[in-house]
Amino acid sequence: TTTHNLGFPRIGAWRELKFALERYWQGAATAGELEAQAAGLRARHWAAQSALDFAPVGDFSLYDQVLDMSFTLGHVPARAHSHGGSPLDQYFRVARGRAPGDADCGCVHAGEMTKWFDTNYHYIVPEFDAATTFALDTSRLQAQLREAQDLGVRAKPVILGPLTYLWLGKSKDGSERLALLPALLKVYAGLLDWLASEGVEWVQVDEPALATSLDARWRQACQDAYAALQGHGPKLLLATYFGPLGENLPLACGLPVAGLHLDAINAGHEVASAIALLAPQQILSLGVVDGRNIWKTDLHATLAWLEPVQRQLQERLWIAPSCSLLHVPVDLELETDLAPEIRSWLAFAVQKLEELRLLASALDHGRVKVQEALLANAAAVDRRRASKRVHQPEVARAVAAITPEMGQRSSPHAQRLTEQAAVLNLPSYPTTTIGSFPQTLDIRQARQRHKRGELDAAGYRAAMQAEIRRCVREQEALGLDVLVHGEAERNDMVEYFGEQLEGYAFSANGWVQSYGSRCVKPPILYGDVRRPRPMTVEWIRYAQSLTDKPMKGMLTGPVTMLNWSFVRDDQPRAATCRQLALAIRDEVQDLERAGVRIIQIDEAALREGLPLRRERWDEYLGWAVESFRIAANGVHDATQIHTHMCYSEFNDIIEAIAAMDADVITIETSRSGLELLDAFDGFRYPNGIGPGVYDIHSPNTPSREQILALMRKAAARIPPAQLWVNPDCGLKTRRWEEVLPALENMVAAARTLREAA
Ligand code: THG
Ligand code: ZN
Repeated sequence: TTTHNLGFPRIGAWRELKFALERYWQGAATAGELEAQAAGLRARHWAAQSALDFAPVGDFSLYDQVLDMSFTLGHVPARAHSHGGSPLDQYFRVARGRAPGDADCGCVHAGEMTKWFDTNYHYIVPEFDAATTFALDTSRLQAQLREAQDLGVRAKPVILGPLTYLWLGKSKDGSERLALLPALLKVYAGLLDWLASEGVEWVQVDEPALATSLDARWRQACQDAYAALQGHGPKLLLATYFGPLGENLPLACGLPVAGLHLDAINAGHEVASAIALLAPQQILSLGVVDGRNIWKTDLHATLAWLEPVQRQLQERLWIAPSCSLLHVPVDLELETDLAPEIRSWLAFAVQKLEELRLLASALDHGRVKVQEALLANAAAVDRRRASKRVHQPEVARAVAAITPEMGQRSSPHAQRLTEQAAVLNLPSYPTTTIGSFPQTLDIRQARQRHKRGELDAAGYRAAMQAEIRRCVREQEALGLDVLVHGEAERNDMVEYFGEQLEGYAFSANGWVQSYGSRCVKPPILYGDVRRPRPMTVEWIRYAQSLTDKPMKGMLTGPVTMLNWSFVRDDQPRAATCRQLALAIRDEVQDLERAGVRIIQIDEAALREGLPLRRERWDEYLGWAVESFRIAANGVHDATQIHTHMCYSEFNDIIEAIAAMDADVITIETSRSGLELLDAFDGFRYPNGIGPGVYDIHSPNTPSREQILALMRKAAARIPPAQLWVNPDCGLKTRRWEEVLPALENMVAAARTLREAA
């Protein structure tokens, strides 16, 4: 049985790539130093995959694999060349709107970022127009392939397939993307021919778009694309992942490629059909180890269904993780502080590859060959299933006692608004921020010293209170209307709450790349969720004591807690979400009792949790919206509920968003030029809304005029009385020097709007 991997995490077990990138961007390291670090990581990652029959090459990226593909295809926005510089600088100019040494002239905007399918990873969106051309650039792949060959790696280059590449991109002028397919295919054919000339045997062509609902034109395009590529290059392994192929299964199995990879974790029920549909010489790669979660694979259960498949397919069977391991942390060996019981249930990337080796060994030589390892695995799986840590009868009782009334406010929004206006006394076009302010070096160092035991609880609290004071003072000086405490005390909006809830464990080093150099450490939700004590009340109460302006209480909503955690796989996600909703509801009510008049419950990740297949949307939105409402709606009419969402294409779920019934929603829009407000043409959103008018993911400062233009665009579609003025996301990744002038311009823009009104 051939073993292979679709992709390895590239950030490094110690986030070496993150630090190397940031040093380069700050001008503290040369391009040569960055490249050397990157090559070192690649070598280490191939060494970690040396037991496999094929290791991926080209899965490594300095920022994003989709942006890499854009460069390989010679499809780079013209503004990348605006300030000259090396190809590396042009690359970072598209990624971040800025290369080291560029002036803050605002003339280069970063490429739009959006979520990679239903994950928490963000890619840079390819920008198409009618004049788009392509030209092959093999330099990156060539360099990585040479390195791999020098190290004796059995290399299987990885590229993003033409269908998915087009599908992920956006037309900037309304022209039809699919019209570009013939030109694109010429370059793909050249790329494949070049790979063959390099002696490559197999190339992995990723087509995760096949796991989504495609219309007839896109399905036809897929057919045409692979027909056109037939005869070019090495053997193609068409890789699909993140879900079942559904009606695309016959299409995928009928393509003229040498092999197909199927995500058997999410599409196990399609394996038999795939075998029946594939031609007798085609190989079938099965993703049998979950690349999206951190639980140990149940090896016995997997072998029980895989053994007959192996007997049937023999050498035509390959096995792999379900998808790239980009979405899991690198190595469980680094987690020395986890409770040993919980640790024994887990597998990170390195451990998952070992599971794969064991499975292949058992398939090829019989289970007895790896008996000891299989017994240890079975013991761990059984212990997890029976663990007392996982099941809390009290939580089950509380979930069973949920009533429909718990999801309802007492009055409709219009009536609530009157009561809220009387209490809050806000101007028109009220200004606010999303919640976080810069996480300064001081904050991070205080947190580290506290973690290491060098700073006691009182000292830590004093340090965080000093940051909150600074944050409140700055916001008052800026003249913002609704203040926040700045979240100095939070490492991450999900991890912070996970750390305070029962049912959650957290790793010390379980980093997963979110975008570019930025990582998150998803907490591990292993058991029933309970809130033992208030989580945020003291901080918010303190912040409110410093100002007469309304202070927003900031919480993370249940759906986002769910979507950004590694969640248990032993009960439906909906059930886990309801448990989270009850815990957040308790916190909301405690904040209200403490006198907090505005409470923001972020559902940054609501949209990305949407199933890839349309037919499953209603089910998800049903329980997701219900969970939010349970969390949010236990308050009096006079309490104003806000929510926030990131990177959201709302057009198709606007009604579900309205059904959340938050009094105010702030949304991320600025990178797409408010294009997202198209949703409001056909649907009259009834409540308050703050379209983000300052792109916080770029280091550039928006001018007052740019912000005004965006607000006027918004006001043309949404009644101004409903509009709020705010950045498009939290400010934790920015520096104070960047934030202050940007917010100053934002407040000035709001004043101009009020005067004009
Ligand atoms: N938390 C989680 N997921 C997210 C976000 C988040 N996904 C979407 C969006 N926000 C991604 N944005 C970011 C922004 C900043 C960082 C990570 C993701 C970040 N991370 C620190 C870093 O990489 O240096 C590490 C965090 C820390 O210091 O603890 O800044 O907000 N879960
Ligand atoms: Zn956001």
